[in-house]
Amino acid sequence: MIATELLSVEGIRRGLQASTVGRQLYLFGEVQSTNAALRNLAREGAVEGTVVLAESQRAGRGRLGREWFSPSGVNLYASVLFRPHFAPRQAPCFSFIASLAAADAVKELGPSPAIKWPNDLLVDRKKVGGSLVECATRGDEIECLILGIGVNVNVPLPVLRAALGPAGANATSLAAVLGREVDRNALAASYLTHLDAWARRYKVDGPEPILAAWRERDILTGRRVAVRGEGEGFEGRAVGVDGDGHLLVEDPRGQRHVVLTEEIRILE
Ligand code: BT5
Repeated sequence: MIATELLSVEGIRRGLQASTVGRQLYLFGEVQSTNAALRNLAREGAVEGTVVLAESQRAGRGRLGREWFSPSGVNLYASVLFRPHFAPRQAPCFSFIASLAAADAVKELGPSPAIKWPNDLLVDRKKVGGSLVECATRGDEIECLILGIGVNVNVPLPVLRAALGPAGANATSLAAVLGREVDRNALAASYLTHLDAWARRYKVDGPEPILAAWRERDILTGRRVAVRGEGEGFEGRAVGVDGDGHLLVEDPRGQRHVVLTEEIRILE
């Protein structure tokens, strides 16, 4: 793997403008998963806004037990700790916050990304990044929420495709889209800065502005989709998200389904 310039705490701090996110910033060479590393720090009392970044992950995680391909020295793997005082059902909104912040950071480089519910960041309809929300709860409150994001930044396309198999045809990297290498320190700083702003917005104004901004980037609404989950799959038309960020899909009989974590495939 060709390593691009290394990540550095100093390099990230140089571009970071945030009040909470990045109060503590840990950068590791290799971890199992930045989400898991941050979970351990959270257990030891890490403050809200603590960030863990790594050059590579041995066991990067996606949703539903899937893997996140995390080669060394070329991409962005970052997790941020929040300690919000709210109910677990509000957690999906943080996935939207991560996608919006990542979309803002990518847009500063040129391309305007779309978001595919719940957590895919797409450029030219190909997946360039994804987010993963993990929560620990106490009673009916969230004790801590860990928001992880992975973005394919400078990974060469053939490497990505070889690692992902058939899914590789639907994946890309920022360097492949832009035709040049991207400064990962600047991208990390920009992402964390936007994340801080969106999280503050959520705290002050609640979910509506987040959902409104998210809808502008949403690629699913109005499209025919196939929903595949634990139960029997079905097809229908995506009609938007509800106030908790769950996807609404109308089946051919006009019945609305609330979709929580399932896999969505665009049909047309
Ligand atoms: C995601 O899951 O998209 C969430 C990815 C979150 C990764 C970050 S990295 C930092 C933090 N620490 C972690 O351990 N995780 C987070 P999901 O929607 O389940 O997508 C996973 C699927 O995407 C896989 O089954 C593959 O098909 C595909 N995939 C895996 N690696 C990929 C990559 N690098 N680029 C594009 N697609 C990938």
